[in-house]
Formats: sequence, structure tokens, C-alpha cells
Amino acid sequence: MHDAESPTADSDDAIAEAFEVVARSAPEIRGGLAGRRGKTDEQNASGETQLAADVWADDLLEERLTAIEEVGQFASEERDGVVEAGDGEYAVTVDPLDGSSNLKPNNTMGTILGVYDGDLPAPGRNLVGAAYVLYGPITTMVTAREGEVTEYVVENDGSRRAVREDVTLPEEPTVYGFGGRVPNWTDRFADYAREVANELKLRYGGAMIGDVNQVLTYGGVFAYPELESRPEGKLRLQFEGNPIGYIIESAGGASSDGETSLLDAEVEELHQRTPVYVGNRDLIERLEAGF
Ligand code: AFP
Repeated sequence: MHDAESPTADSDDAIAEAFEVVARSAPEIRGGLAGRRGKTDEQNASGETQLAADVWADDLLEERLTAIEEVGQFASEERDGVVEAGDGEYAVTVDPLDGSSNLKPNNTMGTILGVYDGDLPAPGRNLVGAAYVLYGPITTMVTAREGEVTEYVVENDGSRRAVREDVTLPEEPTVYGFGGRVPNWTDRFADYAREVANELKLRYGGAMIGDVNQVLTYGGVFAYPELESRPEGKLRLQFEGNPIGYIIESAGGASSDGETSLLDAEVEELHQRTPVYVGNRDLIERLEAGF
């Protein structure tokens, strides 16, 4: 966190500081989940009912991330608009609790961070850093900046130690995870899914971060695809698609919205949804070839 004694943050510090804030907040967020499994009577900008945990984690991250001198804007999946936080050049986005519907069945969940250079809403090409925390059997964090991906174990005191550096997707893919209901898949996605299901093992846990971390670890593809009833898919470009696309592309993989890299997708509004396809390059190329 930036304070009077520490050096004035510059771009590197600001990105590192944002990573540090999320890492240090992770044990607190994890520790606070047990007592916050209830639903509020509020909905977020995407029309999803908010859990007490969603709102609480969001407030905690907003306060700490906007305290970074170089952060001028904050936005979250759980908030309608952008929070103006001074004249800093960086905008940070969070999905404070990705997979909150996994809280009830005690399944994996995550926190997603994006650091954009410039104002929101912003295209993925404006990302200068991205990270996610995975609340699994242990708490881990994956960061990406300047083309390098690092995995950390986050200790109970919020400190972290690198366990994998210069992380890249394995050459040989092993797993796939596809969201949505099968009858709601478009024919072209269903054709692709049938092909992939004959080659890889199914790993789908209902929280993007858990499923994406499987792809980063074992190689493969994660998709929350276009749907007949929802051609734009379910996931949010600004808070989920862009940061995860940035991380997977930094690890030598590829991302797509069905036509182009997520990072090149046109951004019209802050909470716009997008189909999300991320994973090994050839698996993404095969998807785009069939679309
Ligand atoms: P929640 O945060 O509402 O649980 O949604 C999680 C998510 O945004 C993403 O993390 C998952 O990949 C996807 O939705 C799961 O959606 P389904 O419940 O439709 O499978």
C-alpha cells in the first residue's frame, strides 16, 4: 500500500502494489467466506443476486486498491459504474469473488484483477498486468506482466512465495471445461465440443478461475461459449475475459471471443459480456476455423 514513507509509485510500483494488495487481502477474503454465504436482496450490474461475501470482498478491495497513488479508477463486476479515485493513470478492475455460487457447495472460487493503462471501459490491449487468486485446497496466485507468468503460494499472513516462474501452457493438452447447458450450445460450438470431448478429459467446476488454472497447469481449453439464448455468452469482458485472456496469452496460449483475441475485442460498455475461449493455441485456432 502506498504511504508517506514509501517512494512515489511509478508504473512498475503501481502494478506490483496492486498485486501485493490482492495477495495480502487473499487470506482475509478466504477467512471471511464462512460467515458470508447468505444472499443479499441486491443484484449486481449483470443482474446477478449478490452474496454478502461478494459485497464485502468488493468493498475491501476497493478501499485498498484506490489507496495506491497511481490508481485513478476502480471498477468491479459488483458495481454499476467506475469509481473515480484521483488522477492516477492506471485503472484497476476486479471480480472480487469469481464463482460465488460455489461457496454453498464449498467448491473453488477466485479473485480476478486487471490493471489497465488508461480509462475504463478499456480494451484488453491496454492491460499492463493481470492476476488471479485461487481459493483451492491451498491459496495460490498467478500474476502476468511483461509477458511473464508467475505462480505463488499465498501464506496465511498474506506473504507469497513463487513456486513456478515463467509459466507456460504444456505443449500437450489434457483437460477441457465448457460452461452453459448443452442444449443451449450453438451447433458450431457443439460440433467443436464433441471433437474436443473425444480427445481430452472433462474438468469443469463452475468457477472460471478453478477451470482456467487447470488449463494453465495441464494444458487444454476452457470456454464459456456463445449460447443460442445468449450469443454474447455469460462472462464479462472487462473483469473476466480480458484479464484471463491476458494471462493465458502471456503463458503462450491463445484467447478468443470466437473471432479474434479477447484483447482485441471492441469495448462498448463496462459490463458487456463476451463468449470466452482460452487455452492451447491450436485448440483455439481449431475453434475459430469452425466459426
Ligand atoms: P458466479 O460468480 O455467479 O458463480 O458465476 C461464476 C462464473 O461467472 C464463472 O466463474 C464460471 O465460469 C461461470 O460463471 C459458471 O456459470 P454456470 O453456473 O452457468 O456454469
